[in-house]
Amino acid sequence: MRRLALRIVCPALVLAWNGAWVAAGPTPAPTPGGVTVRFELNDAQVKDQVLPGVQVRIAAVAGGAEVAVGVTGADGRFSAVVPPGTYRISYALPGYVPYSSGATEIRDDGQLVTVSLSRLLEATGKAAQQVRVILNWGSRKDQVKDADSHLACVCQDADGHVYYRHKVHEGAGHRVELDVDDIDWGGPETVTLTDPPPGAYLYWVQDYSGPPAVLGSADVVVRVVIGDQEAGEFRIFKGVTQRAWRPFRAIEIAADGRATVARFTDDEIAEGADLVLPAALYTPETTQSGPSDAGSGSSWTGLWAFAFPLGILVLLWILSRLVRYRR
Ligand SMILES: [Ca+2]
Repeated sequence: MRRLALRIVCPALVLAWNGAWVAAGPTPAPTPGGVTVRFELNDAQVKDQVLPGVQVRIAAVAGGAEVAVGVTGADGRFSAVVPPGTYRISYALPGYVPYSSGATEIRDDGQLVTVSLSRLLEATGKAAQQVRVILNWGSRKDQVKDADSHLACVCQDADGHVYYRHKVHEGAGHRVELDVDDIDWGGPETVTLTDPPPGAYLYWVQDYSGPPAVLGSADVVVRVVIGDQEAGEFRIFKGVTQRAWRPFRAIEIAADGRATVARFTDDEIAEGADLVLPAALYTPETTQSGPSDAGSGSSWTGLWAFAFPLGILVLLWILSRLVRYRR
């Protein structure tokens, strides 16, 4: 009995320790004055291809004065020390679509901001109409590890849902491809639509990893590039615990082929329309980890990870007392 109890108690203690550690998360270092922010620039469509030579310019959102300027090194990285705050940051590299971020929040010492740039169409040698949706997210170990890009093609083909398990959809004269699937922080995950037929294309971000990390604290940024122009930048709202998020209502392709991003209105966002997927999009993957099971929050998961092994310990103690009493 005692040996059996030890076999159960030891793993239970390990579980309890892990649960407590995961629930607590790492403690950020104190940041008097400036904090170090690191940037990693990579290619939106070629996995693990870092980009040297990218000019990074950091300016205060309020007032607009530049606080730091630099260029990424051979490792695609650039570091700066700036006071915590919200900044407008621009990234430029010949051959790539220039990107100016509206409001990047810098708060932690050592924060890593991963940014993926999209190559100019002329640099790729492709003349086709292209729309790209680029997903980046944070790199802290207590942030969502694996986020996924999902896009539903307008053509209603059975294989029109493009995501990590089904990366390429080819219909009549058009193609939708998830170029890159990233499973361990930062991104990118990029979906490219080539010569898309008219209609509304739904896109959403799915949190594959699950609690205790949640999308709302994962620094999720989704950008849409139409042709060679940045057409929209969308940052997730803090506090979102649902596991699916739609940054915009749809990418709309008009009859003449012109592409635009249809945004949610403030009222729609207030009603949570950005956190609900149309029923037609539910699949085993989305129902398993989609919005229907969302909202329980990370704190409960952390609590259960802690309380469950403790409950086993108490039960074992009661059993051992009962056995002794009967002897
Ligand atoms: Ca992924």
